[in-house]
Amino acid sequence: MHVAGDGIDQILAPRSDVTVGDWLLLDQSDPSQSELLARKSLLKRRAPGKELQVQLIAANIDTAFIVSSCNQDFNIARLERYIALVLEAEITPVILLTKPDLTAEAEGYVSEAARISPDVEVLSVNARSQAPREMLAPWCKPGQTIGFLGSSGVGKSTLTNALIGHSKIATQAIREDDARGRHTTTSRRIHLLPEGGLVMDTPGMRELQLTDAASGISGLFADLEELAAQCKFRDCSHRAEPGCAVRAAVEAGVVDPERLARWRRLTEEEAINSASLSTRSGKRGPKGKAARKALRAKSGRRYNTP
Ligand SMILES: Nc1nc2c(ncn2[C@@H]2O[C@H](COP(=O)(O)OP(=O)(O)O)[C@@H](O)[C@H]2O)c(=O)[nH]1
Ligand SMILES: [Mg+2]
Ligand SMILES: [Zn+2]
Repeated sequence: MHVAGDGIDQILAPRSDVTVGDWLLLDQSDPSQSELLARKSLLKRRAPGKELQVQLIAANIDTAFIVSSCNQDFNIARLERYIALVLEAEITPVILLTKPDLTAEAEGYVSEAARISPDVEVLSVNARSQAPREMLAPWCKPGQTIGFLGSSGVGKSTLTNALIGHSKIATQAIREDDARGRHTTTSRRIHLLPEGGLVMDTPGMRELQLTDAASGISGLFADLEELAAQCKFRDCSHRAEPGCAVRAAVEAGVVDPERLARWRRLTEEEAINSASLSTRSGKRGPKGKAARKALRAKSGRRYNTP
């Protein structure tokens, strides 16, 4: 792993407990003993494949831009998955839709994304233009770290290049047939912005399995959780039980049945992953509290983006 700092620029042996964005108190005499400093935030997921392991994605991000494009990549369930991951870490999520220049339907994508949560801001920008720098400036202040998350090919490296002001990172044309990108960004790096902030490009994650993300999910689906608290049975699955407040809301047209299905899928998957992961800490905070607080704190603050 690469460490950089004031007068420091060196390669250390990788450590499984350290990820991109981490701060170390470097021990020059024995670098392997460098102290890992407390993190402001940590993004992690269940490692892809059969192994039951947690994979660290990035540390100390303040704002995570969940990047998707105005094309076949756009998927509400996947965006929700990323938002839950980000909220779990008490990071502010912002949805960023790229490639509005390649479609006449950009507005439709933006309004669909805006329906995910009234508390999650949605932006749309042509990553290849001059616009990202000015548009993202409110989040790129000194001391602030932003990160780009999303599938391959959506423009994360292009956005990073736009912010750092030159083409430091290779980007690659996506395959036209399915809008999928190739994995050009293989390592995760952090870059210092001219304005003083930090930006992290991340490789596309083909499979994002949530683990220990119950409060992130609760934060995003707080309205459904509140309804569920009114169900007759505490363990109501909201399928066929009598006295189900959630189903009643669906029947009254207040809750979108597809959103209910996505919430259920995410909750069930998260519970399975969290229960089976050997690294599970065993303790969980009050459900949803932290994530809800993160959303509330955020919604009071309005960013003046163009
Ligand atoms: N027209 C257009 N092309 C874009 C936009 N964003 C990304 N691209 C192109 O999409 C391809 C994939 O971008 P890249 O940054 O490598 O995606 P990454 O895998 O998310 O890092 C490249 O050819 C980019 O030039 C956009 O907003 N508009
Ligand atoms: Mg990339
Ligand atoms: Zn119910």
